[in-house]
Amino acid sequence: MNYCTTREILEQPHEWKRTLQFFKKSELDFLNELDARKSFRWIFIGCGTSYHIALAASFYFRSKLKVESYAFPGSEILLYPEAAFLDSDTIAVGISRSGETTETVKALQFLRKNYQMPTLSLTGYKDSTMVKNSDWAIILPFIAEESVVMTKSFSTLLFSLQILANLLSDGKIPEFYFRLPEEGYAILKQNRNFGLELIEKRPIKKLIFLAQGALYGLAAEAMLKVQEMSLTSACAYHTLEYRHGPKSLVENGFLIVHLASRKGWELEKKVLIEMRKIGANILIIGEPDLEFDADGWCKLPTGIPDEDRLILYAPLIQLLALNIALHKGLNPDKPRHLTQVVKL
Ligand code: F1P
Repeated sequence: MNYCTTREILEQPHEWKRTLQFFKKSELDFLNELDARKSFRWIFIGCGTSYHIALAASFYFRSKLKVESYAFPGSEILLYPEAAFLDSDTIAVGISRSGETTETVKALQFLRKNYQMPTLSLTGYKDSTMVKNSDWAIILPFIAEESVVMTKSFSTLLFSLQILANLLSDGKIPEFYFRLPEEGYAILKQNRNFGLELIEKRPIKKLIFLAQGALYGLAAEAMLKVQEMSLTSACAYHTLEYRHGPKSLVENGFLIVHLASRKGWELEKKVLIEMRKIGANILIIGEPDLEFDADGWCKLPTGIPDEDRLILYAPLIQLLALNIALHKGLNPDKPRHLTQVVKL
């Protein structure tokens, strides 16, 4: 069966190339206006998958631009606006594949109208409500997807925010960013059946995604993909947080998927050793020289800083969710109860 979800997962490195071309052609005629405000506080607002982009992007902006930056689900701004530093020295970035998600649209409108906060929209649709009510917009039409769940749009929107941070910080796109599409194709080719061997060996009761830093946004997205596509119980934690209580649930049938970083490895490895001892199976996505006797490994390319290769983890967590869904006989294009856009 040729699902559109599968096709869109496999084509995402092509969209990363198009994103690089978009920014290289410097189609942003307002970059100078953003640059003048780059030392502002940045708040990233989204829902569902787009909130997970906000989590990863806010961490990246903090480390790249050395600015205050935060991530909020759209609903938090609507219910607790005081959380959003209600002053005009803050830039609010709305992240939305559709540009129509009610909480995100209303949150941006609220901040702009009531507090004159400058707002930037990041979406696939130029005629969307969110764009119509923003000061600036980055519109990437090629992130449009047939699939209900977000796959290539997730990695492409995150990539575009990382590129923007580099343009604001250094005025250029890092050379190794131009490696990422080819690395993405290689990862997809080598790992098309990622996780399948383990899934076929024994039923998975629960998946736990562990990561630190900007990768925590990827772990949260992996949890959502598994829930949406495969109807399997999943959760996400900062790796070392898992020791502070949640590990009490670990038993046979628990699969821990660790999104490994070079920076965190020595501390995070100890958590994996402990979880292995109490019965969990372990899958690791990380660089080849990180040693661990895991049940499965997916090797990432070396020579790219942890936080600059975030998007290389995306196809793998999506393929894992897809493979579990297909193994369970589910149709990933028709996720139960879900719609492409949530309007309240
Ligand atoms: C956000 C979202 C997705 C979710 C589902 C419904 O959409 O909640 O995260 O997977 O597709 O919509 P958007 O605001 O990015 O359009």
